Amino acid sequence: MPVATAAVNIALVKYWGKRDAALNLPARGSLSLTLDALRTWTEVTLDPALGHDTLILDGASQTGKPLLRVKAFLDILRAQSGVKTFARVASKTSFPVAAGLASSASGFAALAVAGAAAYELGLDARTLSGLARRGSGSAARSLFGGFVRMDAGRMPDGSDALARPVVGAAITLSAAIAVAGSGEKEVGSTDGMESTRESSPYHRAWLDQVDKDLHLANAALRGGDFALLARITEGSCLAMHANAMAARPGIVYFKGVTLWAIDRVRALRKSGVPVMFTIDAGPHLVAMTPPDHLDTVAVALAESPEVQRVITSAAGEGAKLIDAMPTEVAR
Ligand code: 2P0
Repeated sequence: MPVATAAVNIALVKYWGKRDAALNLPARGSLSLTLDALRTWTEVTLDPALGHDTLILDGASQTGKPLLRVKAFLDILRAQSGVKTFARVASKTSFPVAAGLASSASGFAALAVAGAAAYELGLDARTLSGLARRGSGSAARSLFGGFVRMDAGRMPDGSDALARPVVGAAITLSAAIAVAGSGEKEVGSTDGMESTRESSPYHRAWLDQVDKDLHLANAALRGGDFALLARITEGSCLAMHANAMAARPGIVYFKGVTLWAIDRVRALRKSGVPVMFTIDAGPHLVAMTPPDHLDTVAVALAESPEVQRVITSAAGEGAKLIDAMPTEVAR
């Protein structure tokens, strides 16, 4: 019974929009940092006695959308392997699922690794990233550790839409996440992206900017230019949100405390702390800073009573097979 673990990742240059919704192909590339502390562990057990797939998430048996998404993913593994057996999937997470903390990234990366092993597909990490992408676009990046580049690719079948590690980065970042609510988000990323693509008057401009941002962010990482990386990262985040806000109806992921946290990060930077922010499809701000400054940044973000907690994380490794499920997961 293969067990895999994968960490979430946070995009510095963001993905928002698909070129093919059925194959889950991103319209543009993206660049991320894998975060060690937010993690999923998944065990996949093939069982000939099962009449359908089952999913247990943090001890609770799942039905509806979460199960359907996992089942659709397992169907791909069955089609590729020719093995028709259904599977029991058990997952544990170190953080709340579906609250805008990128749970689908670690979830589908872990499922791709454990599932491919269970169905004996024998795939390398790069090919597994393409497989994980079928489950969730951001999951492709969690196959690798540190800074990761996802390519949009050009092939209609998506065979070149894969992730790869960034080599030669001269900047090391840790993250402090200001958790700003525990509820599920109102608009999921998949729906949010589609409605933005269909209705935002800014979508074309957003797409045109991404390649430029990827180029500059890569140069900043390799040249150790923190100020440039901060400029591109915050610019990509705010442009993504501006684009989503311009959809009709507009999609607003920020809460009041998100804007407070943006100000706080910028004030810290003005005072000499090297720190930058990004925000995914949710209200939580993620501050990124060299490990030496992580405590200072975490303490500053905790100043607001509306920040429920601050999760800190070092950069993490890519998804991998492990011996067994952990018995207890600290949250
Ligand atoms: C990203 N996000 O690059 C962007 C920025 C959220 C904001 O990719 O539809 O869960 O499953 O591919 O990957 C989150 O969207 O969406 C995401 P699907 P996914 O990280």
